[in-house]
Amino acid sequence: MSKLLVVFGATGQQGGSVVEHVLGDPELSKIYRVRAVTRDPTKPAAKALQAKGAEVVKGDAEDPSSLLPALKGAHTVFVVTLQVIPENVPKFQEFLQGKAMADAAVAAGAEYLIFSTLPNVAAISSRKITNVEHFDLKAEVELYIRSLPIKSAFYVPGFFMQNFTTVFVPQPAGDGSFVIANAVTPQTLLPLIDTVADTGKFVAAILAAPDAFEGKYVRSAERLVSFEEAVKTISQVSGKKVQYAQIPESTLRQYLPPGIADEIVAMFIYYQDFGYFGQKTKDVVKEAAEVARGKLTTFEEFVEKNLPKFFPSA
Ligand SMILES: *C1O[C@H](CO)[C@@H](O)[C@H](O)[C@H]1NC(C)=O
Repeated sequence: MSKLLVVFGATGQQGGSVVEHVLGDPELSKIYRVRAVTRDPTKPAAKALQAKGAEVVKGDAEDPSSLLPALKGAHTVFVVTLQVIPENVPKFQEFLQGKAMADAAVAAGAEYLIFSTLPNVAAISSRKITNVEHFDLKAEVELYIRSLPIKSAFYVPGFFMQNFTTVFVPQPAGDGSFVIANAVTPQTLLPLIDTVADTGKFVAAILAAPDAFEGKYVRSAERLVSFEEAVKTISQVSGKKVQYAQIPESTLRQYLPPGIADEIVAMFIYYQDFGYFGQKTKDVVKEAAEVARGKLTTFEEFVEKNLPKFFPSA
């Protein structure tokens, strides 16, 4: 009998990637059957997962009574929390989401929990940077999970390539060229990952050898790319002129959603001053690609595949 893998956030970037990868992996699809948990099973993304062979059920981390039924019979559970963006909602809500899903996994008798965590910025920066809540609260959930009576492993995503098609999409400069602006030096390094295409390849490594990964981190990145190199790649692939501009923190804040502006600025300063995965970022990124099951998407391939999203107004 196959094991039941329950995936939270199944219509999101990370959960969706895990579901698709497991369903499409000849070996893993024999070991695991997949239950996709989503807040809205009627939406097209949920229907699409169903069509590919996943069981789709309703579940919401903000509604604890929905969690136990969604986890019934679970063997392995993938948990991802949602960053709190609105200004009027306490950031701590993200910790409570993670705790609710983890507690429910234990209560349902699941054997193994895979949590999508992030580096603890406050700890790595020796408390010089203490407001990158969507990193630190995930690290807090991770610590909590490590204290629970369940086996666990931790996926640590790199910087999403998708961020260059959303908040940091190239902006028209007015003269036919484009600019990506941030408050850090052009040499600041980002461990890039195509989170939609490749999250599943890393989580699959854990699913294929859960005992080997128990208690461990699986960090994801295709390679380290600086802002300088990123704009060069976008220019080369698109044939458009795209430049990087280092702007004051106060200016960057004005372009970001108010609820997360301070946090995002602090996050980039952290990447610049401490390294995304801390001091050992370079070594960690070299090892990361070797763990993945399958070839990873390079930034060049990502730009080619998503070109219209980089230049929506062109
Ligand atoms: C982009 O990627 C990461 C993963 O590191 C995420 O946590 C971050 O806040 C994202 N968004 C922006 C706008 O940079």
